[in-house]
This record gives sequence, C-alpha cells and structure tokens, in this order.
Amino acid sequence: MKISSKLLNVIRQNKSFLIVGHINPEGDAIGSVLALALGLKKMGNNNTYPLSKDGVPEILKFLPSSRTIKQTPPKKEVDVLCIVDCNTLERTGFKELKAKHTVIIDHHIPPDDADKSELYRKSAASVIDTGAAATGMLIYKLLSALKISIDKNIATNLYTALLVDTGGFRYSNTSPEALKIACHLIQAGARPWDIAKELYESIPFKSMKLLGLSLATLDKKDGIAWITAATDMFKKTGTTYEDSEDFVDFPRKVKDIEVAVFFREDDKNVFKLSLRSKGRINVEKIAKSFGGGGHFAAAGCKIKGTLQEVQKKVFAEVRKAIKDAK
Ligand SMILES: [Mn+2]
Repeated sequence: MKISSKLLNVIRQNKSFLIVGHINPEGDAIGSVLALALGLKKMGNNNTYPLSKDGVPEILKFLPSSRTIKQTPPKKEVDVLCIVDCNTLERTGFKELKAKHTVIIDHHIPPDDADKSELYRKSAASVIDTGAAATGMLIYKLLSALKISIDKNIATNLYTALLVDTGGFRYSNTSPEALKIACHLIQAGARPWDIAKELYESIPFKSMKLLGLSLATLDKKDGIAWITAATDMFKKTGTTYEDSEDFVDFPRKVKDIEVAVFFREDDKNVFKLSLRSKGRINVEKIAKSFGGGGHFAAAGCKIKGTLQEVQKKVFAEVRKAIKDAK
C-alpha cells in the first residue's frame, strides 16, 4: 500500500506530534513509536511526544531512545495524534488524547463498527494496511516518502518491529517486501545478531527455571499439545506472569499437532489460556467462545474451574474445530 499524500500533508503542515502504541506493548508497537518519533525529530520537529500507557517492557529497553517514552499524555493539545500498531483509542489504554488531527498507522483489522466511531471520522489520512507484516513496515514507507534518511537508531527500532511481528522472519507474513525492507534496514546500520541476542538470547535465569518446571507438564492428545504453569511454580522461582510471556511457543514446536495451549493458573480455579495454531485452525474462534479474543493463529481467554474441568472444556472445542477443518 502506498502512503497517501493526505497523510504526508498532515505531517508536513504540523509541528507537534503525540505518538502512541497499544497497551501490553511488544517490539512492533514500541519500535514503530520510537522510529516515527526519531524520524519526525529529524525533520526539525522538536515537539514529538512518544507515549506508551504500560511503558517499555524490560526486554525492549535496549531500543535506541526507549527512555524518551512517557506513560502519561501531555497536558497541552498537540497538532497531530499518531496511533500506531492499533486502531482504537481503547487499545492505547487512554480515555482521551487531545489533538487537532488524528492519524492511524496500523496493520490490524479494524472493529466491525469502526466507520461509525468518531476516531475514524476524524482520521481521514490514516493508513491501515492489513497486508503489512508489521506496522514498522508502514513507518518505514512513511519515513521514506517524507525523504527522511534512516539512520542506525531508526533502523534498529524498525528492524526489531519487523523481526518481532514475523516471528524472526519465520511466519507466513514474511513477504518479499518485508525482507527487502529488512535488507535496507541492515544497510542503514541495524545489527541482526545484536538485536536477536537482546530479544531471544537474554532470558532471565529465573524465567528459564520456571520454563523447566512448566515444560515438565508437557502433554499431547488429539492434535493438541499443552503445558501448564501453576501458582507454586511462580512462587518457587520468584517469577511473575511476564516471565511466562512466550511459553506457549514451546508446545507449538511439537511435531504433528494443530493447536498449542498454555494454561497459566491465575488464582485458585482461574486459568488464563494462550492458544496458538499451526496454521489450519482458527484459535481466535475458540478463544471467543470462552469470552476471549485475538487473531487467527494467536488468541487467549480466561476460564474458571479446576485445571481438569478447564482442559476438558477447551479440548472439546479444539477437537471440534479440528474435525470441522478436515
Ligand atoms: Mn504489529
């Protein structure tokens, strides 16, 4: 998708920018916010304000300029509010953000009633490209269209955005264009191993210990593989939920399964589930039937009951979905 001249004009004709990502942010959100803020600064806009309700997760603090991100919005109204890597105000975690203009730069599917919302009416210059592997790709195109040269700091942020949203250039969204942009980012100074080391080879020792305990529960049946993390495992290792963030990736690695599930015990008889699909089963539909949500291949929900009860309910739904897909 091409960047519209409308969007370029809104950016060229204004001076102050508030750039916000989504709650519970990952590499694409933070990387895109920072790259856009750095780029606009290079245009001579000293009034750029990067914002993230939940701040910057520990693992992304290596990103250039990550310390400039604020957790509270400015008091004064800005010229342009840029909402990146999400497309509703709700996802930003803020009730109100004051701005004369609003633009959305994102690759998620907008909600069904989006065209009725005030935000969409106000943001005519937006770019929502659901075909883009990462929002970072759209930021790259925007900066290029604005003729801003991509330096090492911008490149590091954008490469991280691409790397995270393509699962390390492994997922089916790894398009020729994504790799072409990644190539340019490396030429501009992004260092793949330095970034990969920070993202994938810097697991805290205690998190690894927690993974060991959780992996010992690995089981599989009927095309489903799963692991569990019980409250006492977190206690024993001195860890928090953040330490189990990517655990569902492990049962997903098992050969010949369709769906992976991670059961996290949040309270007595309350479980938070992460579901992953290997590409054929829509796990968003399964999560939705339990009041959760997400994407086709990655979703989550919360279910009450003993572990056995919860597993019985979920596995029945997954089995049904697998049968329907045949
Ligand atoms: Mn994204």
